[in-house]
Amino acid sequence: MTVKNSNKIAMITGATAGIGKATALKFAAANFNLIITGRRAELLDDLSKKIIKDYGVKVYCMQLDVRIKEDVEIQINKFSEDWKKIDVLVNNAGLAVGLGTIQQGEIDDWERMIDTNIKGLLYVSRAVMPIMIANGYGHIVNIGSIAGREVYPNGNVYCGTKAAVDSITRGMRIDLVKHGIKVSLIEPGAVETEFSIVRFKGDKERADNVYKGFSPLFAQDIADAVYYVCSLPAHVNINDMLIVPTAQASATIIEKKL
Ligand code: NDP
Ligand code: 8X3
Repeated sequence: MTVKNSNKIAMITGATAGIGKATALKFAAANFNLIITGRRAELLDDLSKKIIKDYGVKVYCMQLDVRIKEDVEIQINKFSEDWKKIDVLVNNAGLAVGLGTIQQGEIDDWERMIDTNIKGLLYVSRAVMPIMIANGYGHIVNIGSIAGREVYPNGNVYCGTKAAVDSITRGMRIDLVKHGIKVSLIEPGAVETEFSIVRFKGDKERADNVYKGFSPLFAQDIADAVYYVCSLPAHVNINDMLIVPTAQASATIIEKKL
């Protein structure tokens, strides 16, 4: 598939739901061609069809589990020269699994979070950064969390993965500054997506309770922020942006009217 030169390209990991999907739609509306990734191929296909129909941009669907290092490398290295002209990479794929003490923790849950949120982000970045360096331009936006700034009870490992995303983002910025490539971190507070359903392993009632009694952020709010950060003049970079619902004063203090 040939990409029109006039369109910029944004690659978004975890675009099948929530923040990633909203970000894909936001960039498509701004006339970006898109590389969208996620494990659920059918959802990628549905999103791709909607974007092509509504916005007329090109979409490259990449069914990808970011935890599988070899697959990340193979799939990104086979981009055509046109698709290698990546302007924006949004490292969004991520999840929390479980909420509990370390002493009673499910080690499989920890591994899913560490492998996705930290190692997956690194694998994708490792494959895309040389492409951006060769191009001489690019912008990487990592999706961290308020949980990377503040550890809350039972959040331990998830909070640790997001603190790691913060540190890795700072490291990337140091590595890439000489190449003129921007690196930003967006740290959302409570956003109502599939996040809590995944965290509570399909327990929808428990997930819904997280967002009861206040107005959480919508995925679209974060997508708008990602797009804003990416639409600033070449000489301006936003390093870090913490975005919370008005009712959220900290990771643990949410004013609920129940
Ligand atoms: P969702 O569960 O709605 O979306 C998560 C996305 O990540 C899905 O598209 C999912 O796709 C993808 N994903 C998960 N695991 C993998 C994997 N191994 N390989 C590839 N893709 C994967 O949650 P959100 O949109 O809320 O989460 C997006 C990001 O925002 C995460 O990094 C999360 O930690 C962060 N965040 C969320 C907050 C919230 O309150 N919702 C607050 C702060 C940060 P698929 O299942 O198809 O693979
Ligand atoms: C998601 C927000 O507070 O549930 O990162 O960790 S929180």
